[in-house]
Amino acid sequence: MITLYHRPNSRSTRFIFLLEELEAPYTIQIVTTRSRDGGGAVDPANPHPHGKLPAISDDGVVVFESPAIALYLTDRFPKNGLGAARR
Ligand SMILES: N[C@@H](CCC(=O)N[C@@H](CS)C(=O)NCC(=O)O)C(=O)O
Repeated sequence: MITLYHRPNSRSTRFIFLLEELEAPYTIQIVTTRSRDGGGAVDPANPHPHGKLPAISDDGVVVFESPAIALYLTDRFPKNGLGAARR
């Protein structure tokens, strides 16, 4: 099961769209991050090594950085053909 670590109005929102398009089973865990105004805080529940978003975990495998997450998910859930074309 995929867990998407998420904060509304952040880059993690893009992966709600992708997970839905892939018809992947997932849960969302809301976490906090630092904010530009100096507020907020890194959430110990967030597995991202820099406390940022997005991040996902998949049965203990943690993936972070948006392009890496996109490639991981489209490889993991190939059914709808959204990944890179294979030769
Ligand atoms: N290149 C990264 C950017 C990550 C990033 O800067 N995320 C913001 C949220 S949109 C964040 O976590 N900010 C909190 C912080 O910098 O501590 C990605 O797309 O995965």
